[in-house]
Amino acid sequence: MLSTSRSRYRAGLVSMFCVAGLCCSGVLAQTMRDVEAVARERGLSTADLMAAAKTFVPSGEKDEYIMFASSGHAGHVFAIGLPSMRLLRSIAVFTPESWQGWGFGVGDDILAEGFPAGKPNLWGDTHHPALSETNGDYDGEWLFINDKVNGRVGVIDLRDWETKQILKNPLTLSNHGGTFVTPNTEYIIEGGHFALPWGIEHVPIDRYKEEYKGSVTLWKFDRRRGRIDKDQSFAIELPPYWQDLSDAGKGVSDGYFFMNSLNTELATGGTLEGKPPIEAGASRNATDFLHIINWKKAEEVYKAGKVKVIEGFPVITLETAVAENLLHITPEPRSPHGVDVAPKGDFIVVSGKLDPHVTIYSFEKIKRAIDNKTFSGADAFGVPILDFDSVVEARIEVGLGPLHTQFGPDGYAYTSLYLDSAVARWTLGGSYATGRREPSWTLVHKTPVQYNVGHIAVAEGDTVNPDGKYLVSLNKWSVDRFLPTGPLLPQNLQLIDISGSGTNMPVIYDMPMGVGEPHYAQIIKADKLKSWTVYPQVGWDPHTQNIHPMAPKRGNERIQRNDDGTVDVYMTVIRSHFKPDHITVKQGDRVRWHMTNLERAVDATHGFGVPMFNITASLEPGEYVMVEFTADTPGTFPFYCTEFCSALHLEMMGYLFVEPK
Ligand code: K7E
Ligand code: CUA
Repeated sequence: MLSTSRSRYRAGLVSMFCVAGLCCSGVLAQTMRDVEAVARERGLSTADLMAAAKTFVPSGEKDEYIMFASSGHAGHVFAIGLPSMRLLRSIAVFTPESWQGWGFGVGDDILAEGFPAGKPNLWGDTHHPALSETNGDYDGEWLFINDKVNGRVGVIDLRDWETKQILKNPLTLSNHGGTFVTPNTEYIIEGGHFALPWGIEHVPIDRYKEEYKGSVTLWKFDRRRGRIDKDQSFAIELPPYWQDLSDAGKGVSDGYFFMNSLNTELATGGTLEGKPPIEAGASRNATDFLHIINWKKAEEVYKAGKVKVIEGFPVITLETAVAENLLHITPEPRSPHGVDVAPKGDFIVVSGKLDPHVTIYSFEKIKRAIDNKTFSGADAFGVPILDFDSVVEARIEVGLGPLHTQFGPDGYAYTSLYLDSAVARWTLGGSYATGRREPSWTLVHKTPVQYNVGHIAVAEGDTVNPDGKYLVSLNKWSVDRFLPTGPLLPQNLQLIDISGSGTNMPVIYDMPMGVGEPHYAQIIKADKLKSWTVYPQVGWDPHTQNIHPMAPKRGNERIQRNDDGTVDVYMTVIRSHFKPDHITVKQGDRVRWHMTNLERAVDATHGFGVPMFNITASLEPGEYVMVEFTADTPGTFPFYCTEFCSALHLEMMGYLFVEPK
């Protein structure tokens, strides 16, 4: 037994090195012996060595892909390199983050834009990052992300990886169904989740059916300005089901989007009053409803002014949506979660958490049913129901707890199985079947993952042109996979090699994620990103992506006391000093502290930290930053550079003197 596995192991090693072109040299024998010794000592199998070879990125080499993963309750986005699974950085969005200086004097105004009813909310629950698309392919320019807890959407510029805008949805809280983009990023789709009265007014729960609302918001993205244009955006009222995830149509289904719902039973709980808990009430029916929304039609309706203004925001009412023929629903297996559109836009895959199948709808059939009005009735709100049998293409039993689906370039689809703790590979039919030996609409394989997978992400796997190669399984539980970390355990992000076919899809890397809980992620080919390495010019304001007129320049550093009692500090920053380095103000002064990092060298970032006043900033090369505060506490405060920027970094400081009144 041992000798068999040993010789198989040796054969594996030989073939590995043959590929590397080393097999004819005498070096090989020695190298193989060395590798074998290490492997034996560490108890590694050939599969382990192969996994290491597939994922190891040597020092100085770069990863092929970047995965942008939501961070869940950390309120950020993480960027992770693939295949190494190295965490490259986080991008602060809804939550203050001190390394980036986000929310400690910088970005405060952007965060404040998103405060619900103006109330400071300093955490977020990010779920679904969406890369901007051109013709259905990632273009590497923008990244959007939702905040489920307060119904907010963030916009990140991928030139400098900074958040530029946070928008609060005026109609609702909880937007689990966002963000998803249309194929040319015309709109960012922000779906809902829990039904709520408009504007979160107080309405007793017994008025649920009449006054609680579902909705979806279409935020118009202005690429030139790099901002969502609120004045060109609108929402569509939906029944008070709990709208879940959405996905935009593409190719043949461009112009539509699809959105799940749960709780079409309209369960409202009341456990203390002896009523069934919400989750029991909400899974009574065998089916819920897939929403099919014609957004191009909705855009026409909005532009024609057929909207009602609610909370200052234009809403296409449910009545109008039905009358204008832009909203249809069709049954879907109960308590669905993911809805995912195949690369050509022709199939829509829905997973019902409580149903072991994935259900595949045909867009062609949906279109025909809409045109021919093949309705099986209408729901309690008058929305026409497309007859299930006339729109379904296939159902495949994949396993327990199917959630989310992604696509490969080769006609394979992948579905996460939460309860099975596995990722299923199955085959698409139609034109995807050409040249593949497996039959269509068939489960091919299940790779176990550890454990309880939520989303999966395939490289460019939700575009019109999936790359395949890698799949990341974003597992909720890690249980026994890592060293103990107290009762709070990291999640486990597992990399799966999907470049093979059939049953060949091994797990090749485990990455503990000990910050927040990533939900969805998108994986983009790294060379599509055109990120800046330094800001284009000295004095650059990341907010306007232009030179700032107030940016301090070398030689005009000064402290200026204004007639209105405010003080402007103009300071330059360069290795390894601040100029000026003595700042004297009076107690109670309103201080605007302008700083320019004069550096042009890549990575020559300086930090700026002030004790007592809750201020920290990150000044990347060329960047202009302004922090504003009231010097309400008298005293002597050393401010200093917080990035270890040079050999004399520890000397890079200055004093802020606040003279008592
Ligand atoms: Cu399945 Cu919020 Cu997309 Cu988590 S969601 S897993
Ligand atoms: Cu600049 Cu440390």
